Amino acid sequence: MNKKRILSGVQPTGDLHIGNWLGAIRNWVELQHEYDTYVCVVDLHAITVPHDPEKLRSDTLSTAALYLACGMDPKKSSIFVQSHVPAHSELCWLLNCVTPLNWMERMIQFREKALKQGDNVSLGLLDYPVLMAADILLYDADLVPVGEDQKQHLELARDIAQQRINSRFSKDKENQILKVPRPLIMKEGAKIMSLCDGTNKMSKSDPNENSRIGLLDNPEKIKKKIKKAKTDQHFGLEFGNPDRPEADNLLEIYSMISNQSREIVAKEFSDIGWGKFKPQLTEALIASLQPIQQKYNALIQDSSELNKILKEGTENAKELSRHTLKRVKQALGFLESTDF
Ligand code: AQP
Repeated sequence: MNKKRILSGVQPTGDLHIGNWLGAIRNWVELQHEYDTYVCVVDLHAITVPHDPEKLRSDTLSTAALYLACGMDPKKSSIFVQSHVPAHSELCWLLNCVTPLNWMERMIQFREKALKQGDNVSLGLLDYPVLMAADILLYDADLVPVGEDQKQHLELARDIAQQRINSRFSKDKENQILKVPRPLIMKEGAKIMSLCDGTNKMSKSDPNENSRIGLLDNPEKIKKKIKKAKTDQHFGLEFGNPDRPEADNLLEIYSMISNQSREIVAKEFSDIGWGKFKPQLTEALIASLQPIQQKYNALIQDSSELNKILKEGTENAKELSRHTLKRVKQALGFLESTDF
């Protein structure tokens, strides 16, 4: 039986943090055993906000290396850089032309990111969800592992595929042009919050570096950041108290990186103050990131293996995506170059 296919990616917009790992990459590592897996570094998405070209180049390479260092296996998954497969931009344009503008203006992430940027909002930022729809639809993905924050974008991809392409342009109901994907929302770690404010998502673009633990942070940095992490006046830590978002977040992180259930962790720290909890969290973070950092350093020092893996991933992605693009172009009425 054919495996179901999944597709996902992270933007190279800075140093990857434990939120990207626990909320996304660590799930892919598990899922790749069961699914036909495509993961890309979504560099075209990264330029929807102001960017530094040199940094984009190095962040793209380091994001790809981190996928592998975290356990993505090129024998099980195709790993590639989005801009190396031109079909993403091409399908995005085709989908742009059938997507109503008022669908885009409803997107919460656009409104939030646009608000932060004042007058400097690019058309690309508004178009971000259509590019994401193109990424997913190109590979006939059955499922897309997404965090809660990306659910609205996946809904949009489904609406574009179903209402704007299949319903309008399929001649035959049995043979749909685009596969309509479903979200795969993971149970745990859907959202890791900032270390400085337990009500805000941990984010690469937060100007305060102390708000996140980077996957490449050294032990000294981790120690300093956890020491500074926001706490509260209460003794004992607990999950799920809306007045104590920081306790909930740090316990959740501890539970995930120590691979212990929430029940066990809740019991262990219910009678322990912040002063004793923080060093344990620090140690657990250092220990869990150490193997990732070792593998990452080896991959970056000799990039020939990384380049080879990305080249193979790109070839797989190009081969698969060209069939979808062809189907859409035919359905929309484009003259094929071989028609001459
Ligand atoms: N804090 C988080 N907790 C859990 N999951 C998270 N993800 C991101 N932050 C957290 C998940 O990581 C994947 C890729 O994210 P992205 O880089 O494409 O975009 P993002 O969600 O906007 O990530 P950042 O770190 O907040 O980046 P910037 O600051 O550039 O916007 C997604 O699956 C996401 O859910």
